[in-house]
Amino acid sequence: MSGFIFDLDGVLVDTAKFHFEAWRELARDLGFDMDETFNETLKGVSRMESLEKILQKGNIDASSDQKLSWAEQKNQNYLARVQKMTKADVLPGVLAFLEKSKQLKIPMAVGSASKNAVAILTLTEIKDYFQVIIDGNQISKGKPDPEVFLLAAKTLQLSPALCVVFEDAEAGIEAALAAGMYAVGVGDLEKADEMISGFEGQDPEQFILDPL
Ligand code: B16
Ligand code: MG
Repeated sequence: MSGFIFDLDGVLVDTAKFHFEAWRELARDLGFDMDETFNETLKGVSRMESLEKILQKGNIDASSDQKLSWAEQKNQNYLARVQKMTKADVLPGVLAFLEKSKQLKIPMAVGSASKNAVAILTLTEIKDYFQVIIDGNQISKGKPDPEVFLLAAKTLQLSPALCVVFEDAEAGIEAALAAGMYAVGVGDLEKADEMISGFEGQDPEQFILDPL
């Protein structure tokens, strides 16, 4: 039996734009700007690692306490935007894909770097589709380390070779491949085993690695 592991931000829900806006607000408070191209390098990367990249870009050095305070400020910026999310923020085609996968009895997990994953899955009403949710609170090494996906597979009681990962970030594709899983890139991700532009019109049966 094969299983599906979904990244959250940018794959199931449209939160990538909120992360961008929230980081940009912090960068501007610190006296510089960041564009969407730079933002691509933050996708799938943990909160503290993202902050390090941003501070490097702005040539800013700071104490650990100051960094924690800026990370918290960004998270508050982010949560203020996320609170308004509803089922309508689930990306196109995702609900139908999850529903059909459920009917096919495909085991499903979320593998996200976000510490806010459960809150977002609850607000958007898709949490119950997943038997397992592994997020930034349960892992010590962020993507591109495979820890998040390996723990998801282990908790689903599936061998990594039978897992299909859906990811929108380069760091996430690298993590999936390092885990020995089949990587489906959502967007233009050349390292992926396969690329899709989104879930609209996609049939879960196409991604099953072995016949059910
Ligand atoms: P948080 P994913 C990742 O989620 C985001 O892509 C990334 O931009 C963010 O910095 C990271 O979560 C941490 O998020 O600050 O909410 O803990 O794409 O792995 O679902
Ligand atoms: Mg993502």
